[in-house]
Amino acid sequence: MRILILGGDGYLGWPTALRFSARGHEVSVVDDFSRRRWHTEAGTDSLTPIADLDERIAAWRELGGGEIRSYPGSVQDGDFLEAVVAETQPEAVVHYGQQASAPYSMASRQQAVETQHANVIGNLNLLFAIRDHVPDCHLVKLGTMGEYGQPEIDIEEGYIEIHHKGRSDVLPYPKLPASLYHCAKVHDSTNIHFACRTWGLRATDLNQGVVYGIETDETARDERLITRFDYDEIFGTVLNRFCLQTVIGHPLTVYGAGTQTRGFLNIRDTLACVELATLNPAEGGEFRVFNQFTEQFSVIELAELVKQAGEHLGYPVEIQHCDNPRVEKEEHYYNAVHTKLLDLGLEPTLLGEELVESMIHTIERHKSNAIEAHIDPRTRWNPAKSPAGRP
Ligand code: USQ
Repeated sequence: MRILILGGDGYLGWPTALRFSARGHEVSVVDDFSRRRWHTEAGTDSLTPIADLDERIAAWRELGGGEIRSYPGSVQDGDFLEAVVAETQPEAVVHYGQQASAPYSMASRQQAVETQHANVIGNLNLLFAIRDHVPDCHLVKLGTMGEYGQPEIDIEEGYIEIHHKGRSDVLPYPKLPASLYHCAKVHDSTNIHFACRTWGLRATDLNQGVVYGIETDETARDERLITRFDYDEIFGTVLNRFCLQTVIGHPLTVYGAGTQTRGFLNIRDTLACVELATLNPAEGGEFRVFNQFTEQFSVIELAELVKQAGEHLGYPVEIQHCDNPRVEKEEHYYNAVHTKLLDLGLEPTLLGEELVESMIHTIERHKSNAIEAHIDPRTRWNPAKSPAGRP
């Protein structure tokens, strides 16, 4: 297939490009390197030393992996994106090309506006480019489980049957987004659904949980192919942060009681899910939603698992309950349906002590790059509720 990957230089986009290329697909990637820029501006960086996109692509070619075409530029530039879509004529577009951090979107007015502009406008530009140049192309869009929030009922996969005053309908599942970043994803879902109903486009919204892990089959082949690994308070996700914290002797930063529960998946399973969705496209006019995670954990369960694995490897590990910088439910019901990807053949990589130990070993190789000053949480969802003296 001809596959266009937006955000192809990122944590998930780069390994996805390699995976499709390894399987013989014709892969093109778009990226404006904004994630690298945001890190430079903040004085943070990926723990893993990542090569430039051109160098990574050259290394992949040298290893016999095939040609990946790159288009540097922003999805916010509608003319640029349209020209790329017209030239590459994709049969599938995998859209990761967004600002993906909830804390980033909550840090200031400018960052909230930047997030919603980048995400919503970029996605709209893409919908028009697909409509006008490749209307049969399947859009595989990375959404998020955080669109749903934590309602007191089971979370369904995108739609719910509602009985109301003697009538019933199947409607989009109600949304309670967890941050202004998550709000942007809700806006995207609404726009994509509209484009499917109105223009007959085909799309799959992958409502992904929190991803952890570093290596995939392809990135493990050569150091130059490694993907980024963020652990700072803005871009690092919780399990990745806990593993890094263990290695550098920083207490595990559990926000609040840690009883908040989320869906999680391994980076290898992200790639498997995206591949399954791409190879089994939605019908014309269909807006399909998959809940993309494999297991549910509370934050404290993860901290205890990492502590056990770390201590097994000889690290003293302390769990520290920080004042929760976010406005989020800590005690809540959580049961999210996630069967559609399993029905397509997903074989989950389950989390256990051995997997955490292997992440710790990979982190050990790069631990000298860790910048400890950016680990403790500083970005608060509601600054009016900050403890005295905190930003
Ligand atoms: N948390 C801690 N300690 C930390 C970091 C986080 O207790 O050091 C807690 C948070 O309070 C939250 C949970 O862990 O309850 C998850 O936080 P996270 O930072 O790992 O993930 P989140 O902000 O939810 O966002 C991440 C990705 C985002 C994706 C989302 C999926 O950055 O792109 O959409 O996971 S989901 O969470 O299902 O919405």
